[in-house]
Amino acid sequence: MTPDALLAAAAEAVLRWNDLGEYTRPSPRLYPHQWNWDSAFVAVGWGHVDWPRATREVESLLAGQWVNGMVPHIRYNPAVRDYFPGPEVWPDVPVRRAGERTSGITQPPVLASAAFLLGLMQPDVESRLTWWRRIYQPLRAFVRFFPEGRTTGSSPLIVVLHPWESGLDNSPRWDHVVGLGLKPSRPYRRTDITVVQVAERPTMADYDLYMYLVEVIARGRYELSAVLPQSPFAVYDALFNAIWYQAATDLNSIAAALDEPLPFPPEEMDAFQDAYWRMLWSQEAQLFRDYDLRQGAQIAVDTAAGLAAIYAGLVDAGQAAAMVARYRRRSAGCRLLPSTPPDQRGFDPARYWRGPVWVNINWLLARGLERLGLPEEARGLAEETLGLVRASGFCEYFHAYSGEGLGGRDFSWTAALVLDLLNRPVV
Ligand code: 2M8
Repeated sequence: MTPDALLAAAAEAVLRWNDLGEYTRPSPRLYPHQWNWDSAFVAVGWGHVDWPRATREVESLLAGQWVNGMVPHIRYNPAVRDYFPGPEVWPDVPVRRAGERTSGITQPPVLASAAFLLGLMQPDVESRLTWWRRIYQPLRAFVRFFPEGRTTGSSPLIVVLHPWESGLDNSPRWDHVVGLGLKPSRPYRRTDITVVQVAERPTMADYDLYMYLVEVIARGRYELSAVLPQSPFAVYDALFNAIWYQAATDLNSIAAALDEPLPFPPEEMDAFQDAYWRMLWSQEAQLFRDYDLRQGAQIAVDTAAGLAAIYAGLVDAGQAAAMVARYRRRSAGCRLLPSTPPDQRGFDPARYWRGPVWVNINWLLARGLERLGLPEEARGLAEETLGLVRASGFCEYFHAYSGEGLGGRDFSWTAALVLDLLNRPVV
């Protein structure tokens, strides 16, 4: 076996180990339930080794869909007991299927793009179209949920209501809200720090805010109009919005293949791109930033989220190359790409989303660079990513300087995206 074949076999073994048949646990002890964007990444990996299993991953996530189209960030497995926070903190969630237990927030909608990719991996066109047809309506409802249920005023940009929704929980971008010192009314007990080093996880102050916001969101019955006036956290997240734009693009491609009317007409896509640039571009940082609806201003914190426009083709090749080159200069001495550059206040090379390198972020950017016609940059990032995993294993994240593996072990999306990079090398 070649080293790459060995790595692919090891990656597949991680997925099989974490597989519960209907869904793949992101990491068995740390994250035992089904997570939204994890399942999307994981489905792409499964697609290379077991296509029917990959389609089940997508469909089981969709089984937790709400009546308004939202697909929640966690679909709880009723057999799992020792995870906090469980479904009890999210009362009365409006699920479509009776008996489903879910969280009350969502996550970046990578799912639609994963479903598109997965369809393309199926060489038999009839099987591909049959599967797309089966999931089209729920998928469309999920992507449409955002313009319908998560925008405010005249802006088409999507409002994110919780750091967990952003996917990058303790990003320094949210520090100004953590700094308010808000605490939930009910006491709680974390389980994550019984599994992973406390220095690699969010702080107690972060968790106080997370639980405070859970109470605000549940009190507002999960409706933007009710939550917004009560909440200190409401942002246009640059990563989330870019992922939505790519999801809408990919859903349009699925619709075209099915001879369905385009769910997102060109005028809507153009208006979104204009708003993304107008509200989120920072001339000073030469990077996109997030926008805080509470303060009515951009959040002056730079992270890899500001590069996500590259993934979605919201920038052209020249702009993308310049943004990456600058980010790399700021990250001198780091393994690539640190989730936060080391010259940014709040950077921590070992703590979760505050500096470590993450395989999903590298993958999104590598695929975006590839689509923009920058294969050398894309290949460099893909090689760096594979190098980190070869040296340190299928960890959740990697130390920004040393590349040491951190967080959960045998992490599903790390394994899945390694499988994708090996089986679909950048062209
Ligand atoms: C992390 O988030 C969960 C809460 O949703 C946690 O910290 O317990 C994040 O990295 C998130 O992006 C990811 O989807 C989840 C499962 O891997 O873990």
